[in-house]
Amino acid sequence: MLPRMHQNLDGSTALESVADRASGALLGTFVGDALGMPFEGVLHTLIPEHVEMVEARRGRGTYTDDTQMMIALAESLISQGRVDAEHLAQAFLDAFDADRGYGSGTRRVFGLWRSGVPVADAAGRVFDSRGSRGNGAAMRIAPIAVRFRDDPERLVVEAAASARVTHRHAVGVDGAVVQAAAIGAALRGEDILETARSAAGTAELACALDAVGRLLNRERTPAEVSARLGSSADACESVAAALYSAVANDCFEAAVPFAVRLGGDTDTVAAMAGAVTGAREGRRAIPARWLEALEDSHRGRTHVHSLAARLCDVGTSRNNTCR
Ligand code: AR6
Ligand code: MG
Repeated sequence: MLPRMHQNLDGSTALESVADRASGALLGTFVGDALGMPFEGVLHTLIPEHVEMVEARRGRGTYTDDTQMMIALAESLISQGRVDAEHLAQAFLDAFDADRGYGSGTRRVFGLWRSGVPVADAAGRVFDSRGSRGNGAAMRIAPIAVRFRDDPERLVVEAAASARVTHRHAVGVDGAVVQAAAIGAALRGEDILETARSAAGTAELACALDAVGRLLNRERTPAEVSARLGSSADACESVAAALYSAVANDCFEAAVPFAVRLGGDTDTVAAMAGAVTGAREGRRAIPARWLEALEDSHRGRTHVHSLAARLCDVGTSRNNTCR
């Protein structure tokens, strides 16, 4: 596969490196999370047409559970080289900050772990033992796609394993698999929707992705798209909504605000759209004004960028560097 050619602002053309697209996937998640968070639960008619990074509850450019769990997953993958459920669960618990807006199901799973329920059992005990079908496993998945970008079959297996740690419902797992496959395709420069559709393992996700394909026949408003696909915290709705936003818009600066304007679970739909478009276009395509606004605390923007570089190196057999 040839690397995508990238037009720089100064008109020169440079080859986008894998490292830049890996950083785009992780920082794209972060930017989408921070752009969307102030609008979570706001009626979509009240979301401005021009979405910018505005003041948020914890400050402008701050992240929520989406980015916090993505960071924990990246750190665990770097340490273990693969998904190790016990290690990942501990990483989630160590990172947990109750003020970052975690879903109720995920908080209950954490509580069960703390009370001694085995990691392998807890996620199957929530929501009347059906397990969560929320988007919490999909929203954090970018590190899996970066780590296993060159092995699409393993990417799917590891994505499912990472999801099951907290999300046991088939739709919660499949949302993570589809989102990981989409980011992987974006990193490799392949057809995003086609790859995502092939990876879908449930009829629900497959139907939602077919609906995405049909909506692409002409330009749509965010209101039309959210009416057709939904934009709630349900994995089926929000993964489809994020993929539509990424595929229907040809640049990061358009795709992520479009995702926010769908309303509903704005931070997570935008985080997932940001992961896919960031992987497709690279970090250099993310507007500097958004990157510069991101919190740069101990585990902030600089750390996320360095995690992407380290994920590129893990398990690289040839020379252990990003190409
Ligand atoms: N049956 C009915 N409703 C369900 C089910 C189910 N089996 N599973 C999930 N829900 P949750 P998450 C509903 O709590 O996936 C945060 O803001 C239920 O209403 O497991 O980790 C994140 O940033 C439940 O509360 O959380 C995300 O935006 C909701 O789906 C979002 O929450 C989410 O599932 C999801 O995070
Ligand atoms: Mg969130």
